[in-house]
Amino acid sequence: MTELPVLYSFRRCPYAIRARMAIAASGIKVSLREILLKDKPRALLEVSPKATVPVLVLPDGEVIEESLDVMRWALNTHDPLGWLTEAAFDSHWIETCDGEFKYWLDRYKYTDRFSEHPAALYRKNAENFLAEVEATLSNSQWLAGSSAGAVDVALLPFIRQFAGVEPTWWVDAPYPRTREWLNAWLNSALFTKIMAKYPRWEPSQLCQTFPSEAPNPQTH
Ligand SMILES: N[C@@H](CCC(=O)N[C@@H](CS)C(=O)NCC(=O)O)C(=O)O
Repeated sequence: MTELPVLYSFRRCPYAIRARMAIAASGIKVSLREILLKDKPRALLEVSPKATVPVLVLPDGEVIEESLDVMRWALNTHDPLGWLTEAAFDSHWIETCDGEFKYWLDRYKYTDRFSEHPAALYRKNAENFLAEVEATLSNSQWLAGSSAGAVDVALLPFIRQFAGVEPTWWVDAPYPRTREWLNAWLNSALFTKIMAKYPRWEPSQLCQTFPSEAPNPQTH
């Protein structure tokens, strides 16, 4: 049996979600190591001292330790869904998402840690980005254009987090196209597959293949 790449992941991490989406879309199999951020395994720290997830270790020892690079690697290897469109890694969308939007999202999500301002202010600031997403999706089905692309996938986990902070507010928020776009992703078979639960990895454990071949992955 050929050796699989090893993916260190944390199920709910938005960066790991985008990486798992690209890996699953590519059809590549990896050996998944589910970690706890507050108790990272030594094997991860040894290959990647910066110790963020996702980290992908290829069979030749190459270490890919940025989520966008994992996406690029997977889709450059195999891209059956055609996600590598021209706007695939459009720097404007990704920079704003990972930069300004994430900054306000963290404050909106963890208001107890950022109690100097009310949640509504953080939400308002994060909404600048959503308004831009909404305007684009009002003219085009996907951010990448007429078909879904890597930029949609890269942003999806962060917009999911935003929507999850106040679900009752989100349902009536003035972003109907973004809601539709998000729901399409969340209801997709691919998303269900990549959110399957894996037990925490222990060094003594046998390889756990991702995506799982189980017909009904446990998702809750
Ligand atoms: N720029 C990195 C960011 C990854 C990142 O920050 N992941 C978080 C989890 S969502 C993490 O591992 N944080 C380290 C920690 O909490 O100790 C990427 O795109 O892969």
